[in-house]
Amino acid sequence: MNTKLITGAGLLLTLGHASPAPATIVTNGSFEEGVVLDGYRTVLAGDAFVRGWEVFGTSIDVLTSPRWTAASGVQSLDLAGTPGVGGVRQWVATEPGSSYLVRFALSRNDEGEGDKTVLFSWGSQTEQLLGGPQGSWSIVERLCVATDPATLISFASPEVGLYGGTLDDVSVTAVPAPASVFPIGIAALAARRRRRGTR
Ligand SMILES: [Ca+2]
Repeated sequence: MNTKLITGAGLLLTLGHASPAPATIVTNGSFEEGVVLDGYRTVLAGDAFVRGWEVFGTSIDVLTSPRWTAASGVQSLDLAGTPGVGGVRQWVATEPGSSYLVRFALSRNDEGEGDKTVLFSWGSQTEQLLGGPQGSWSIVERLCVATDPATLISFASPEVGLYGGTLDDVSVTAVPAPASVFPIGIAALAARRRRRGTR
């Protein structure tokens, strides 16, 4: 991208011809591939049923509507399988130093008691999260920086019970480099101030 000089007019031109939003680099982020016809399907660690994702721990469950409402499509995951502990993980191709927006929907399976903690990991960084009540999805967004050419993203339920946090609609999209973002924002702010100052 040419970032030599950005004027007010140049700013409008740049934004007007912006590229479409980058596509997600996650495979099967909505868990719709591998169709479950009724209720749920338990997927054991190592089973490749959930395309693009490695199931680890003991097992996870693929849940389907209408018994469990998905955040996107008709299927979602209960990260505590039958039984937990369980989780899914996937390697995504990343560029060291680049930023990525990781977005996903969290809820929980309220058909049983138990902890509904979800551990979200980006590479070596892990965050403990709690989803909302069943059917009420919370959207989580995290800006993550890659340090390697491939990054492992992981979602896990640490509990041994049958009912855990539920997950759907995972996406990872590249965020434009700061060098091409901040000058535009600063130029826009400066232009706005100049306009205000002349009135
Ligand atoms: Ca889905």
